[in-house]
Amino acid sequence: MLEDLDKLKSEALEKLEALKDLKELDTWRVNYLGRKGALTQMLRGLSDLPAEERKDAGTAANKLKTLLEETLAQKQDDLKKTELKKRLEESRIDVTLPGNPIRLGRLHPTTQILRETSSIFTAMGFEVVEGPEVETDYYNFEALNIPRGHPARDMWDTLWVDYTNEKGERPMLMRTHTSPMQIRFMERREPPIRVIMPGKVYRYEAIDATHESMFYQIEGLAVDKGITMADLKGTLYEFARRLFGQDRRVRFRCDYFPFVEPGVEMAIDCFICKGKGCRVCKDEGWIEILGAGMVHPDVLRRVNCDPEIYTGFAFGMGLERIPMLKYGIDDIRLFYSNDLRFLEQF
Ligand code: 2NM
Repeated sequence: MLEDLDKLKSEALEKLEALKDLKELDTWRVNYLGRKGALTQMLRGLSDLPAEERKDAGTAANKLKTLLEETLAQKQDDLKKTELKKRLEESRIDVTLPGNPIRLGRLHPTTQILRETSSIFTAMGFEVVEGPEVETDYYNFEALNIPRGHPARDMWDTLWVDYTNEKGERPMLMRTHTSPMQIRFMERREPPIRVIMPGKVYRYEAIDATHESMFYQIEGLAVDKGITMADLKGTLYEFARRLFGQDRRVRFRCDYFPFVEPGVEMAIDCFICKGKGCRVCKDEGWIEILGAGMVHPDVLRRVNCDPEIYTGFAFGMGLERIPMLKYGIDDIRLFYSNDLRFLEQF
């Protein structure tokens, strides 16, 4: 019996030593220490032994049982540790690896120029106001000295809308400039007024590289006692220098807009060639960037503002033209056709 126990001991320990994972360990336990296991059988067999052998064999068998149980627990512990270490190693994060790049969105070039121009004017004391894009004939044309049949209506080929607004006004149209909001604003507010109105405007156009049916405008208005052409020139000169560079020069020439008198256009010396002549300024040295003028007395009268007391200047410009000039973009259609190859460049 003692010999058998010895054999069992070396066999069991050898097998245990060789085991590689926790599942095998359980099989081993059943084989040796389970209810029908080899050692358990031997312990049961003790009672068949002659009494003089029984005591020593019993002691030895119980010692072996303890030994196997302890070695098993030790092995189990070892295997658990090894497996944990393996799992940790497999899931280890190499923080020095380059990360996955995050695709950053960016501001649309129009949004950028809108913010830039707005902040230049707010810094000069103008407030920013927005207005409706669907307008009435009165605000878009009549109030601005453009009655039906006036030849200037040809300057704003209009998109008409089959729609009646909440006040029952018809016909409605898509505003062709942001000026109608200037009229609404003057109706509501007493001078002094310093306001800019950025927003979308619409034209019924044959679309090509320089014409879109929707684009952005920013218009400005200042009404107060004693406002003169000098205020217009000074304000717009400062604007041009803040947007296009402190060394900019400006040129004013006569122009016609029905709602101002006198009317002017403002040009800056070409910021690409500094006036020498290039592709952007078409060898002129000057780039026209906005229209302006002193608000027509009839326009002021219509909003109950006495032109004998108050005067004002107003200006307006297309916004897309500025990034087009700045970055040499030669097709306005690129702005609103959602081509990422274009948009990702800004
Ligand atoms: C321009 C050019 C010149 C303008 C005038 C007015 C108003 F409502 F005060 F009469 N708003 N905008 C104006 C004047 C707009 O855009 C080229």
